[in-house]
Amino acid sequence: MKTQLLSTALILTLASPIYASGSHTGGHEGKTKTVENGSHGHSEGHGEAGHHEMATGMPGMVDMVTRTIDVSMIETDDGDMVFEPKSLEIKAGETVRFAILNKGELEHEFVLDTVEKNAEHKAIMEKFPEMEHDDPNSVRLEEGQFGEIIWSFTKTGTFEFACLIPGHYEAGMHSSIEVSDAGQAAAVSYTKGVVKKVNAKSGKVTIIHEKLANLGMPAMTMVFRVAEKAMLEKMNAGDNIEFVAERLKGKLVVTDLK
Ligand SMILES: [Cu+2]
Repeated sequence: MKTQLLSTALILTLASPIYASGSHTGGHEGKTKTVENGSHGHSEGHGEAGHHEMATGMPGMVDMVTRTIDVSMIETDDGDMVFEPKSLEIKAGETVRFAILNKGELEHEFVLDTVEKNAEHKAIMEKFPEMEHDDPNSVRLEEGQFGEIIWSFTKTGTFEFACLIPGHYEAGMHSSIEVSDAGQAAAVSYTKGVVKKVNAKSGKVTIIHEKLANLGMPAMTMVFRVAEKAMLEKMNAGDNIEFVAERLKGKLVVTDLK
């Protein structure tokens, strides 16, 4: 077993400022678990955090949080166990507060790690089913319980959060996390627009679009190229579309369409 370098805080209070913006307080009194770097309140923890760096990053502090992601643990009617959301995209450098609610009737875990590490842990848990994780990258929640993990994603890669209680992973309890370089445009940043004109010959389409956040461009009407010719066949003047535009080799290109 790994040496426990971090003290894990279990805070059973609703007075904590962490919950000021949360929407989960109602109905979960006394059932909130918080896992974070044990030195909260002291600035010395920041510099020390590097010691605990894992392949996925490291425990984050409340005041570093840049984004809150709600996660639900769900048991479906047909016997599946799942997390919502099923996949996540995160930028390296983000500190994410996972606000996790067990909506099921069984106990579940949220363990954030590489796919390989989770597979190793899962094998150990099959041998020792009574084992409970208490690492800073995990939280175990009873039925109806709410918990949170604050994590700083410092490295790019494909990771996952999973429930390693025997049988649960196989029942579907794992979600992927794709951490991309902070410099890359958001892969799934769809923008709404209306097709004004399609010019099949020149391979261009004119779109009256809303703000293109990933390009830092305000709403306007622009001419785009398309990544694949087939996209032009799917678009007709007057169509409402959702699309992804990227700047490729100095040209504005529609790279995805739905
Ligand atoms: Cu589970």
